[in-house]
Amino acid sequence: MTYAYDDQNIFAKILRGEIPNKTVLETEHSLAFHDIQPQAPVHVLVIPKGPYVCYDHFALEASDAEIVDFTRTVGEVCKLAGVQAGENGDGFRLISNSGENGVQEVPHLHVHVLGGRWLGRMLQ
Ligand code: DGP
Repeated sequence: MTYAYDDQNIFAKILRGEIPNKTVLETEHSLAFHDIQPQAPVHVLVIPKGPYVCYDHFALEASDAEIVDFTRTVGEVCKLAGVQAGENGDGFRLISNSGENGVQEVPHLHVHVLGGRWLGRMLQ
C-alpha cells in the first residue's frame, strides 16, 4: 500500500506558514492548534509535521521519534487544556477520522482533542 500525500491540503499550508493558526503547542515533530470550527469548549487538532495522510500511514511509516513526539504532544495538549483524565481533569475524547468511511476532510493526519463538556456516548 502506498499513500499519496497532497501537499496542497490545508494543514500542509498551515505547517508552511501560508495560513495562520492559533497554536497551542509546537514540538520538533508535531503542531497542535485550535480547530477553526470548535465542537466543544476544548477542540484542539494535533498533527505531525511529516507528510502523513492518515493514522495508518503515520503508524506504519513514521519514525519512532515522530511517533513518540506525536503521542506525547497529544498528552501534553490534554494537560495544557486542563482536560486530562483523572484527579485534576474531567476527561476528553480523541478522534482521528481516516479515509472515506472515516469521513476525513483534510488529508493530513490529525487527532481531534475534544473536552470541556459531557461528550455523550458514541459507541453502543
Ligand atoms: P476531519 O473531518 O477530521 O478531517 O476534520 C477537519 C477539521 O479541520 C475540522 O474540524 C475543521 C478543521 N479545519 C479545517 N480547515 C481549517 C483551518 O484552516 N484552520 C483550522 N484551525 N482548522 C481547520
